[in-house]
Amino acid sequence: MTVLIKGGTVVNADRSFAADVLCVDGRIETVAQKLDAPKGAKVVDAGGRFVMPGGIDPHTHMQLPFMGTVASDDFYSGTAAGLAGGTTMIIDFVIPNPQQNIMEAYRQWREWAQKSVADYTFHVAITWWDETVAKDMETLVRDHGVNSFKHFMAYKGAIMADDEILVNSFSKALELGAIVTVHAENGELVYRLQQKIFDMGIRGPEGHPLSRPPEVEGEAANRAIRIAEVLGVPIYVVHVSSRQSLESITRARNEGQRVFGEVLAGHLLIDDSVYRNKDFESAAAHVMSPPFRPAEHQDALWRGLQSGNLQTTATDHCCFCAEQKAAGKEDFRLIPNGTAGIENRMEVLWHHGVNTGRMTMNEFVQVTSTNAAQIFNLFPRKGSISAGADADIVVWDPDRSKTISAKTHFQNIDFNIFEGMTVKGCASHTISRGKVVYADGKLDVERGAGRYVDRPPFASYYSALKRQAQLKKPSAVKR
Ligand code: DUC
Ligand code: ZN
Ligand code: ZN
Repeated sequence: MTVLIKGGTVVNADRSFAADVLCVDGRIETVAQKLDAPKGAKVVDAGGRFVMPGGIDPHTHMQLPFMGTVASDDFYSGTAAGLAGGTTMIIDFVIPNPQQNIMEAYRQWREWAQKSVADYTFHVAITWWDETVAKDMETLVRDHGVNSFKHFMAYKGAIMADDEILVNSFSKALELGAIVTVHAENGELVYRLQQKIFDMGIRGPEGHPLSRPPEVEGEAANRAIRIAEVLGVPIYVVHVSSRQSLESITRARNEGQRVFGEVLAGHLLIDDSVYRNKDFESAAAHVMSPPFRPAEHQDALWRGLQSGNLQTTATDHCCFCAEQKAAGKEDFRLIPNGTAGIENRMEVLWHHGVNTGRMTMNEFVQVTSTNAAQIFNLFPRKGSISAGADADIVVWDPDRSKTISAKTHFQNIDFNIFEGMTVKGCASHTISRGKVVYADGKLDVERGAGRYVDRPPFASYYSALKRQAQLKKPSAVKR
């Protein structure tokens, strides 16, 4: 299939320039001025619009089995919703149950993801430890294109990784040339505070943020960062929601440590007043962890993004409908944690980031696509409009306005945390692997068209091993 995107302004992370973009068989073939359309090519008129790398959401949970239910957006509907918002790739999570064989869980998620309509790859969570887990980490890096391992420092009694697991897994990741990621909340403290608040008679969703204050996040972020510092492994902190956590990241970066931070679109724009809504459905719909914070944290997070101490934006897209959230009607601890956002991440960031002057268009591309591609070793295949890259592209119309609503979104959930927000600037066309899959409000997707994307490790141990193996070959010895 051949697509020519004509007359637009290419916006990459480093610069913007007028150019046409020719996509052939899923790749970008040429980026140059005044290209003629080859015979049979589909032409997308990008006049007055921006042609940017498709968004990468580095943090989603499609059809996640969690807290007694399963997230309602699966890999088909969730990736389709992403395409409608200009996001052409997700990094989702394989989350083995404690004691579950890691490779078995990995194969299960690979099977679930086969229905994806956009490209995808996986972080793999380490939820328990023994030598078989170490071996499986090695297999995943060597044979399956996994270069990042996730650790939940919360969810005691379920998937929580204690310090022993962190130290073992971080050490192994370093050896393999992988990066570690953490959900930073002190699970012991959350457990204790949940009990205390419940015993005080607080049963509604307002108990959720009370049991997970910013200090609980700050402690865990700092601990994980310091463990990573001692071991010398690069670390990525997911969904940084508080000033305290950001301060730990900033301090470590200033000391020269390789620490990265991700912020969710929701945490930048929504504050904790949502939990005081007397309507259970609305308050419960916002229950996610870490929770939405008092407004002063949003200012800190925007500054974190502007200063480069936070590098990526994500959604933690994990949908639960009202009937699923109702499981926690009498006890906030049982409300399935999760909110949606993959469809809206780019437009809300453009509106509140670029339109307000908080960031430039190029910085927008950095934080929605290129930085994630670089941190997780997908660049320049992803995150770049350049010859040879995958043709994952969003054509962005800065003049188009829309009002976000659950009534019109593609996400398979009955609630939208950005409900009623009018944004100016959104995707007019999305191209995934060289095919126009979204145009002017309509999706044209094919079940299973998304591909699993391998992510090679970051040098070190594994490439050293490869070099050694080559040296041992007779031909290499002769030379
Ligand atoms: N937080 C959520 O809100 N949902 C899924 C997992 C998580 O860490
Ligand atoms: Zn998390
Ligand atoms: Zn998550």
